[in-house]
Amino acid sequence: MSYQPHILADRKDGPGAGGPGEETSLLAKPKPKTQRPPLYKVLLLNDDYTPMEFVVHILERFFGMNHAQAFDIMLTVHKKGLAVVGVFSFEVAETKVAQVMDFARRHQHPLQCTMEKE
Ligand code: TYC
Repeated sequence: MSYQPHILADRKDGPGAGGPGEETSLLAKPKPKTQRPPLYKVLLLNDDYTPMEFVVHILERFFGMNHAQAFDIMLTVHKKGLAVVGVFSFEVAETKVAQVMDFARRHQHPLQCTMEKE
């Protein structure tokens, strides 16, 4: 059979024609059922031994903060016991936690980093 584009193009009952199941009313607009993926907070915990400069370095290196931001967040953790240092998808948060924990362990500091669902 030969290709006849006008047959499809001229259809009055195809997608977008507003037939059964296709709501076109402005008053009863169907809600798109999309779901945003959950986000995870990455938390840095205070301890009595990890040097302040080391924590500042971690925040610059793994969380893209400038020195002033990093120093600020480090002081918040130091004073309050913990702080959120970023919010990410599950996979990115997991990677950040692993990078921080590994870097701290390799430098023999007891720094703790965890994540929790937002
Ligand atoms: N409390 C540490 C000190 O006085 C500094 C510190 C800050 C440690 C933040 C961990 O997540 C931390 N040397």
